[in-house]
Amino acid sequence: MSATLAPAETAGKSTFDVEKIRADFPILRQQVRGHQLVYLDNAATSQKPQAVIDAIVEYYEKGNANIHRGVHFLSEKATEDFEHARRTVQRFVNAAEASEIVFVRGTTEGINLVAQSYGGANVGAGDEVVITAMEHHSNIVPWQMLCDQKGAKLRVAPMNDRGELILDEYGKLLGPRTKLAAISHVSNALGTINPVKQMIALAHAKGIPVLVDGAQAVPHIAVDVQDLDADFYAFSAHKMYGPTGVGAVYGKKALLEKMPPYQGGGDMISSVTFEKTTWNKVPHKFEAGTPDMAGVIGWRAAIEYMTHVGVARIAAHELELLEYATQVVGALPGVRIVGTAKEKASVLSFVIEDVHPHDIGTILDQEGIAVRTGHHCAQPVMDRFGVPATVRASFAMYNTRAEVDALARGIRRVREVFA
Ligand code: C6P
Repeated sequence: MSATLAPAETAGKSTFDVEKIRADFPILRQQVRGHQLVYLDNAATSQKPQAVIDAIVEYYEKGNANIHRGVHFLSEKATEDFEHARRTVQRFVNAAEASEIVFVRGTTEGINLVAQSYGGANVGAGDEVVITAMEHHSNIVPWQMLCDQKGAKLRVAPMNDRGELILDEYGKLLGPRTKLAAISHVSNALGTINPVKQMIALAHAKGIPVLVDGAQAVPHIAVDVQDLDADFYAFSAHKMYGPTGVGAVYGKKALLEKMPPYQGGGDMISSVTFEKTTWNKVPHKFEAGTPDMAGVIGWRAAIEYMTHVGVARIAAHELELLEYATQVVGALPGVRIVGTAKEKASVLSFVIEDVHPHDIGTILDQEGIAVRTGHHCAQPVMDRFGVPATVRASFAMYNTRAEVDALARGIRRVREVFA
């Protein structure tokens, strides 16, 4: 059974031309296992438009050189393109200055940077770091490692049965020993959108800085780090139509300037002697070694693509799809949706009675439908809901109602196989 893609996404109120967008993503044209590919694993990584692929190819064909190091033409051009990309990222999340954008390998490295640099300098024995019950492992383990190193304690704010943070309990955990709160903007396993602006205000009222894990937010909703008043905000390019291996951590300049470097090496220094080394200014202090220039330049193309389509329009389209999928999939016999928060983005997690999620994923794959099954690197979330794993369908701007229908047919097929 293959998905027949709708000629245009006329269903619903949106005038979003999804077919035009799909035409920009070459990978979506292919057949998988004899079926039209239905790619619903966007929370793991999204597909890349031709503009991003072209930007990377063009960089290697015409622009490749190391940055910040050469006086020759190509090096100067690569440096300018790289720094232009930093300004593009800055504008996209509305950071006050480009120097507040530190390029890293992705959200994971961004959080580790803040944990080791800010946390290393500011968290001591008996102190506390507050996270929430819906964090991805990337926003748990770096803090556990820090707490182990320092003799500090990790405190976890609970969520309710819908997968919503219990704000009162979070507020109560913020105490005189709390040195930092690290919270996800959007849960990758449940799709919950956390009230991060409110959560940041609660922490700031007690003088506590906040890191936001924005890996699943920036691809789907408009993010304004100044409006949120986030102290740190980490995100990855590959979940927002850009290349893998690149991301950024935003940090308020006053904080970044006080923090020690995370790694030592080339480009992060001002001067080096065997006796003493002094640091480069921010953000370069945190960017040791040759960065992924092609990746950063590809990311700029991805942001320009998203901006061209319009983040508000992407969000509206995805919300419409999520509501449709929740209704269609949720109505199927034996299906239980895991994560039913009022505010959600892009993620539909579910289980089917008496069928293991891996079997569901395998049968869907036979139909050309890509979903993620497992614990989604959020094992404590699975424990909270008493399931070993879920099936997760996650949406991007190029998904269609016809693909949701294909998913529903695939789930019916699972039920037939296991009847
Ligand atoms: N989640 C998923 O399938 P990296 O791998 O560094 O780009 O992002 C890590 C990360 C951090 N926080 C959240 C909320 C995330 O969802 C992810 C990545 C993928 O859900 C891969 S495990």
